[in-house]
Formats: sequence, structure tokens, C-alpha cells
Amino acid sequence: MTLEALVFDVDGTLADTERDGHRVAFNAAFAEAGLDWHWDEPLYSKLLSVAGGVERMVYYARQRGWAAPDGEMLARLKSIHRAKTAHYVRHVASGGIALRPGIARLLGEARAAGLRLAIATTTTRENVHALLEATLGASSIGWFASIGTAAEVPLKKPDPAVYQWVLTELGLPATRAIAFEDTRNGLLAATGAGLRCIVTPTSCSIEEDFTGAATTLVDLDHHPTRTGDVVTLDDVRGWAVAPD
Ligand code: XBP
Repeated sequence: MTLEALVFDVDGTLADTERDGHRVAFNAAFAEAGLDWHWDEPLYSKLLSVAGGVERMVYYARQRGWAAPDGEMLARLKSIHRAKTAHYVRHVASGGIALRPGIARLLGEARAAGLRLAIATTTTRENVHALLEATLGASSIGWFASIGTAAEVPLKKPDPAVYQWVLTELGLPATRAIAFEDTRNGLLAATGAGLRCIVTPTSCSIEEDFTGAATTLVDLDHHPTRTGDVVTLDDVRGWAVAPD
């Protein structure tokens, strides 16, 4: 089957956004809201098993024994989450986050070869736009034929819904696309939608189990066997084909 599209996760995959981006923005919003919550790095790595910022906060609130009725608690946490998004977007817009090695190069190679690009993320759409604009320029949002976010698909990874939504938008079977992810939840979401998946873990996800990945890489600038060589589009094409 010919490879026609590359589908990228955002947080951890396009850029290492979690530890120094989302985590810091959550803590700023908690402090502003008068909460005595602070997510340090080890705690945040564990909390990342819960996909989605609001869901992560709800999970943590329950752990802290919040007794408020569900509706009231959710409304308060959603309001704090909006403040968190504003903090995060400001940080990204100020140039606080860079793309991971090889991402800009591979996006360029894929575009030059006529492949379509897409995004499948559980984060907030504003965050995706801010990151693309700050790192690749405002016009880069238009490079992506489909951008699936928390706004389109409320079900979060590891549910495959966001990948299924993107494939439907692209009008492609899963066999004609390949996914890029950094976490087990993301890998499960992509493979659950029938996609082959390349995993580039971050320091937050390095200990996770990536069984089922087409390959696991340090990043796109480090080929796993050709020492000193980068990962090319041809390499990606090779990993997009399931072994017999
Ligand atoms: C990553 C997430 C997100 C971010 C926070 O999603 O789980 O929740 O941590 O973003 P993905 P929000 O790997 O699919 O990009 O606070 O906007 O939810």
C-alpha cells in the first residue's frame, strides 16, 4: 500500500511540551485559583497516564478527596483549566517551546513528496495553533489536512476515536497512513484505529511499554541502526508496512 499521510500527536511528539510547558501552566493556574496543588516532575509523569488536562485535574481532585458534587467540581476545574490554557499559550507564543529534533525536516520532506499531514491530539485546539504558529509560522496550520483535537473528539486517548476521526476526514484507510506518538496511551489509540505507529518517547514516557510500535526511536534525527544518520521519509515508508 502506498503511504499517503503522516498523522502526528502533538504533546511530546511534535514538541516536548509536558514537563516545562503544560505542567508549569497547570501549577500557575492552581496558584492563581488559591489551590495548594503543585505538580512536581515525578508526580506529573504519573498523572500523564490520564490523557486530557481537565480529566487529569478531575482524577487528581478525587485523589485529594474533593467532596464537591460532580457538576460543581467539574465547573470549577474547567474554569481553572481555561486559565491554564491561557498560561500555556502565552508561554508557547513567547518561544518557550521548540519542536523536537527532525520534526520540521520530516514535515518538509513529506510536503515536498506530496504526502498529506494531519494531527491527532487530545489537547486543546488553541494549544496546537499556538505551537505551530510559534515554531513553524502561522501559515503552517494550513499544512495540515486534518487537525483532530479535544474539541472534535471528547473521548481521550487511549481511545482510538481521534485517529478514527482524522482518518475519516482524510478519507483514507488506516493502511495508507502512519502515526507518530510518544506515549503508550497514544500508541494504543493509533494502533486501535488500525494505524502503524512510530514512537519517540520523552523523559516523561521513556519507562512505558511500547510493544506494538512499528519502531521506537530516540527522535527523528537518530536512525535506530544507521549510526549518525537521520530518519528519512523512505525509512518511515518502510515502517508503515506491516511485516509478513
Ligand atoms: C496530551 C495531553 C494533554 C496535555 C494537556 O495529549 O494529554 O492533555 O497534557 O493539554 P496528546 P490540555 O499527547 O494527545 O497531544 O490541558 O489542553 O488537555
